[in-house]
Amino acid sequence: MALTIGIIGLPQSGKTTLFNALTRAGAPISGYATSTVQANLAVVKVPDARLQPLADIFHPKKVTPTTVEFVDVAGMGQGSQTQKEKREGLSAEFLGHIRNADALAIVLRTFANNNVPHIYDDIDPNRDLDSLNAELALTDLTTVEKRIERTIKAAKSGDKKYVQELEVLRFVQDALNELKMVSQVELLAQDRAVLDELFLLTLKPRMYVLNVSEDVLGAANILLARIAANEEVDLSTLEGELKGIATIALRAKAEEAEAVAVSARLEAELTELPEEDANEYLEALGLPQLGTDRVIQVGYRLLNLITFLTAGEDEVRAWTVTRGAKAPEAAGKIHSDIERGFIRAEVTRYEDFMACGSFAAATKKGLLRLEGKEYVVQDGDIAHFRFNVSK
Ligand SMILES: Nc1nc2c(ncn2[C@@H]2O[C@H](COP(=O)(O)OP(=O)(O)OP(=O)(O)O)[C@@H](O)[C@H]2O)c(=O)[nH]1
Ligand SMILES: [Mg+2]
Repeated sequence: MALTIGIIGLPQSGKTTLFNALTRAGAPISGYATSTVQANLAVVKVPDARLQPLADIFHPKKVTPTTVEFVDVAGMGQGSQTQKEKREGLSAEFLGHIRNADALAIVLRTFANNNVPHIYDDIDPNRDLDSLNAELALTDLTTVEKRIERTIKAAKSGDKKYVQELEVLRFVQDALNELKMVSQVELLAQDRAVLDELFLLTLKPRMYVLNVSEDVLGAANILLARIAANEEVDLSTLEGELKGIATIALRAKAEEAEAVAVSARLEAELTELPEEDANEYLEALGLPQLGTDRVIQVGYRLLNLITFLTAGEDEVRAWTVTRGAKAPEAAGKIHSDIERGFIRAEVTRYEDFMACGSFAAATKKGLLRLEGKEYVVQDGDIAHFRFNVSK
C-alpha cells in the first residue's frame, strides 16, 4: 500500500502549484474559477543522493528511486457564500482523501500577489494556520462525538474496556473543544489505540510548507536553518514576510514539526526547464536544492520510512520500509518468495561500500555483514538477500 501525504491549506495558497512542482503532473491551477474541485493524486519519486554514485559504479540497466504519493485537494476555510456551498458539497469527498492520508503537508501562503485573492484579504500565515487548525479540530470533534455516542451505548454493558475508552474520548473531546491539536495532547500508548481507529486529522504527522515570494526564498532558508539549529531569533527584529515565516518556523519547532520554504510557482516553472538549466538557476539563487525536494524528503521522514538499497548490474534501486522493520520484511518488499524463503541478508553500509568501491573489497575489509531474521534494517543499508524458495 502506498503511503500518502495530503496537501492542504486555504484556497489560493498554492497547493496545486506545489503539487505540480512535486509531480510535474500539470494539474490545472489559477483563480477561484478553476480552484481545485477534484483531488489530484500522483506518485512522486523520492530524491536520493546515493543512487547516482552507485549507478556510476554498477552501470545498471535501470536506476529506480522509491516513491511516495501526494494528494492535492480543494482549499479549506470560510470563503464567500457560493464557495461555502460548493465546499459543503465537497466535504465528504474532501474528508475521504484527507482521512486516508498518512501525513499532512500544510501549505501557508506568505507570497504577496495582488492578482491572487486571499480569503482573509491580507497575508498572515499565523492567522491562516489558526484558522486551518480550528477547522481540522472541529472536524475531529464531530468524529469524536459520534464515537462517544456509540461508546456510551456499548459501555452500558458494564464492560470496563468501554468505560475506559469513554474516558479517553472525553479527554480528547475537551482538548478539541479548546481547539487543541490531538497530536499535542499527552496520551498513553494504550489510549492512542482507540484514536488510531478514528483517523483524526489533528493527530496526523504534519509539516508546514511556507509558500514564499521568490525574492525572500534565500533569506527564508537561512532563517529556517537558524531556527532549526536552535539559534535565538528575535521576532521583533523581523518584518514583513520574514516575520511570518519565522513565526511559523518557531511554532513548528514547538510542535516538533518541520517547516520548509518553497516558492511553488518558481519551482513549478523550473520543472519545465532541462535539469542542468534548473540547477544553474538554483545555484545563482544560492539555493542548495529545490524546496520541493525537501518537501518530499521531510514528508518521507514524517511517514516514519527509511530506505534500503539494492545494487547490481541489472538495477540500482531504493526501497522503502517502515523504521524498525526486520530483514525478512524488507526482503518481502522485493518479492514475497524472498521473504518466505529468507535465509540471511548480506548487508553493507552505503558509506562503507562507497569507501571500498566493490562488494569484494568490502568483504575483504570485513564490512559486509551476514544478518539473520531479527536484524533491524537501517537507512542506507545495501542489502542482498539469500533465500531458498523450495522451503
Ligand atoms: N507569486 C506567486 N504566486 C503563486 C505562487 N504559488 C501559487 N501562486 C499563484 O496563486 C494562484 C493559486 O494557486 P493554486 O496552486 O491554484 O492554489 P490552490 O491552493 O491550489 O487553490 P485552490 O485549489 O483554489 O484551493 C495561482 O494563480 C498561482 O499562480 C507563488 O509561489 N508565488
Ligand atoms: Mg488547487
